[in-house]
Amino acid sequence: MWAMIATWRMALEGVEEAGQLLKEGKGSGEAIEHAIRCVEDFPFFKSVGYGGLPNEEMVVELDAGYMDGNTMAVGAVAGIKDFANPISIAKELSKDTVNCVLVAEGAEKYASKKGFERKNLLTDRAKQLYRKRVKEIKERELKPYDGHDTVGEVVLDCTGRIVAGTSTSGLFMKRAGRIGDSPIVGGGFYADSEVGGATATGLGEDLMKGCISYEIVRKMKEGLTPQEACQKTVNELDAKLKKSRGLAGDLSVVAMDKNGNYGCATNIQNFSFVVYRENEEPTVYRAQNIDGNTIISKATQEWIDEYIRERMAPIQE
Ligand code: SD4
Repeated sequence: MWAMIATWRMALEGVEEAGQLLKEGKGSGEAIEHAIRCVEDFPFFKSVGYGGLPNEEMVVELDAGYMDGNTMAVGAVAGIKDFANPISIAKELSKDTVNCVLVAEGAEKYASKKGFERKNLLTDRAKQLYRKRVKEIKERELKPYDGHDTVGEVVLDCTGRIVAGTSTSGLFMKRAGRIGDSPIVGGGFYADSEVGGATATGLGEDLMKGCISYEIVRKMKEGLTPQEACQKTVNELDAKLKKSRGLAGDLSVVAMDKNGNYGCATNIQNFSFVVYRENEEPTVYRAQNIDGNTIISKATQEWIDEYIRERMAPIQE
């Protein structure tokens, strides 16, 4: 059987296309790369790839990670500029046994040498949102960070190979050079074909403190279901952060085991994710934290459409 799970409703169209590839017997590596590239290429998703929101210097810096659960191969890029599809670069890097995680100019040089497509990623819309945010910060003392939308996916193919991958422009208005959990193995993503895979979205600074994706896979290995592993891991990290610092950032995770069972947990009110499995329709779910439990419901078509309408609506500056 094949199956896949992905963070946020924005993953839907890519997941649908990748499901076709899996149906044709293609591998999970090819499928995840295709699914994530769809999100990277869509200009209205403002937290991934082209159209991603810039850092405080109005420069778009991207992070991506990839792991193959058969071989434990990992590739990642961080703080990379001017390349359209960081997931493909991360995947390519995973083929090497050394130099698999590259940052900034080193990553750009590598990508250039390998012939990856260069692209100016800063859209007019992203510039508009940047200017708007600068104004809001002055007027209302907003924190640079709010909301999160990294795409993270776990894919199981018919041969049993599980891969995990992420791609993000990170936090809007982040400091130049800042990276989050998304390119960090065990933080933003983890895959072990003998067990399952997990991926995270939210405040990278907090997600990585819990090595959250690794921790979920570790718990599944101990026998917890993906849902139990996700919930327990989010609750433990959320509680630990609150106990030690008085607050916890946004933590949202999805996971899938080697049999295609999935789980999701969040400490926020408006997370969403997509599941597509053999013999099932691709489905968007909404997830909400209520008193330490993640309540999951199927999204209505109206909500699914509204999500896109909202992202494509004109910006009032
Ligand atoms: C990060 N986890 O860079 C990412 C943020 C995220 O959309 O999920 N952003 O910390």
